Amino acid sequence: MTSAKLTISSKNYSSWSLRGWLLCKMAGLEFDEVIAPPDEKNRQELLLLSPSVLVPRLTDGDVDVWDTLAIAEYMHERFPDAGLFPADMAQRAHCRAICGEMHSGFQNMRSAMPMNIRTTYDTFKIFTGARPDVERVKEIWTECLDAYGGPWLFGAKPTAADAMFAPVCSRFRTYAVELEPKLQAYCDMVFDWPLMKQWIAGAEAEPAEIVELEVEF
Ligand SMILES: N[C@@H](CCC(=O)N[C@@H](CS)C(=O)NCC(=O)O)C(=O)O
Repeated sequence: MTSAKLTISSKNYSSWSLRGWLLCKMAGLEFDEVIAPPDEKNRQELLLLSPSVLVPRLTDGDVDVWDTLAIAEYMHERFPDAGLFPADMAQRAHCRAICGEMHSGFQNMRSAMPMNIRTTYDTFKIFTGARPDVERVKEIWTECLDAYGGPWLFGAKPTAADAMFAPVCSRFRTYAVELEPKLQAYCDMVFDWPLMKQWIAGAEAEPAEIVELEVEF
């Protein structure tokens, strides 16, 4: 069987690529990264391989999976012992609910505060429309950390939920969002996660600032 391939784009800007990549790494899948460079002509051709014309897109043997939530579920079925979703059914349902909420919601936060790992602002005035999204993220994290005891959202080990919210930790850092200590500790831990460090090193190594990507991505 040829090795799996994950098509992603910019490590600095592409929040969905980060989520898909974390999920595959957490599951223990061995895969090659195929980078669709955002500033090159062949990008569209690479993206056309994905029926949605979006990344991430996973090819694992004969199986093609596009859409990040589908990748999370596929990885969970393929590597059931990796703990991508909690073992307890009620916790698993909660985990799926917040992953789904991240996947389908928070549009204002996503457009007003695009992921940009390399950049940090000392202060940043958050667009009024995005503030309820930021507050809702804080509420989700607080509920999880209180219910399951941290340090990850569902307890001792990272789950799909931490992968889904990892780009939000980056956004909060970039746009200087004030957090209470418990939530700040969560974000700091996510940034110290060896997988995140590996991704961030890739983001740092990317060549140029791509102004057109500093929008929802
Ligand atoms: N709902 C999709 C969203 C994927 C998405 O929006 N990906 C962005 C990159 S972060 C993308 O491919 N944008 C189009 C492009 O790069 O041309 C998913 O869950 O995977």
